[in-house]
Amino acid sequence: MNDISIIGTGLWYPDELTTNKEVVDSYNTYVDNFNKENASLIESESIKAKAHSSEEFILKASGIKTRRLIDKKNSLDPTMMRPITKNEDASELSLLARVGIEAAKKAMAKANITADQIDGVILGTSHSGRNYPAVAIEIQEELGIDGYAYDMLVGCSSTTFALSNAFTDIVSGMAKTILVINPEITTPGLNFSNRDVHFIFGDGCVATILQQTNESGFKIIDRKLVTKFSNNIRSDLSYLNRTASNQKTPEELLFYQNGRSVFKEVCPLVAKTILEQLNKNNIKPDEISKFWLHQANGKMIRLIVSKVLGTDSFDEELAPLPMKDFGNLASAGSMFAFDLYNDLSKGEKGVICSFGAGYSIGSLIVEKN
Ligand code: CO8
Repeated sequence: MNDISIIGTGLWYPDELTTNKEVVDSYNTYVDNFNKENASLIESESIKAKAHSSEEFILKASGIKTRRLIDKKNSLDPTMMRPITKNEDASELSLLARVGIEAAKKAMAKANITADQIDGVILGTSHSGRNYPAVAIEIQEELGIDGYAYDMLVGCSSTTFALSNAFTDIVSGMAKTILVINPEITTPGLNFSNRDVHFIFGDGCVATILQQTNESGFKIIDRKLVTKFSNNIRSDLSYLNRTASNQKTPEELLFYQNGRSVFKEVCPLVAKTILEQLNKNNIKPDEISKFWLHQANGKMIRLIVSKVLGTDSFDEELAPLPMKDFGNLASAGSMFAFDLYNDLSKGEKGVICSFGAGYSIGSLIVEKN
């Protein structure tokens, strides 16, 4: 049997960049207005004054320089602090389907395949656009693909887990070619008026074609999935919100995290996962030509790579950091890195690894065909 290979990837992202200066200026204006409007409550110590954000902090703590937003204007308007979306219905294609189709068409063009050659569509994301019907089925219909399609949610590892599911379906004989789509429209779930997180995320989508072939692309040598329950990264948005007896504000239901704990707990777990996987496959860490890692934080990536290689020196050529330009793209980050930096020669190996909410870790070792 032929190996199973990644034969094409494609990206969608908003054109316009949003700089750290722009998010900080917007946030600080929001804070000044808030503190002025609540001056007497602050004075009486009923509430605390909000503090300014800073470009220096963002760059130093995260490494992010810019991000791309689906609605820059409203997300940065100090009186709005959120993108404007709309309730979707059957009258038009959903937002997730639209961006998914854009990325999918690019992946199909790169892989040089047409819709009739695809047997299934798997969509993985950290935020579903709706409960049902699955967005993957909407995309399947729109692209004219036969077979089956479904959505899955695994937080920050939705992309690698979806790739792993596609691999399993192909190994089982159920499909020969699968389209994996990972839309991460994160900003409707981001609280732009929370200083701890307002700078972190961007919007984007990646699509990947997996096929049973040795002729092109990158063959998947091994997959490793690890999960360990943690409340340190959470979003409590749910269909239960409407009927809840303990009502919360919309902001309270959004993404929140204990970033320090995530950093401390996840980095060693990821390094251990990758090292065990390489060891199992008799591959030495220095045989890896590229680490395409989850794009949450530059410091995390540096630490993980240094733990895996046993050295303090860090080479961005070895572990690219597209998060500098795109911000954190939730589960899509590692495959964004793969799409943008995959100039390996035949026989060279790389590691695609996601990590985050769940906690969830998904790691794939690949080799250039
Ligand atoms: N400007 C200035 N100062 C700030 C700011 C700010 N914007 N924010 C915090 N500070 C202050 C804090 O108040 C604190 O001050 P003090 O020391 O006086 O208390 C100081 O800066 C240090 O704060 P932190 O301890 O929070 O700072 P860190 O150095 O830990 O950096 C990070 C914060 C960047 C969040 C860092 O901890 C981190 O990146 N951790 C890892 C997080 C991570 O990987 N999370 C996973 C992301 S989740 C994901 O990838 C997918 C989720 C699903 C998508 C969600 C869509 C919305």
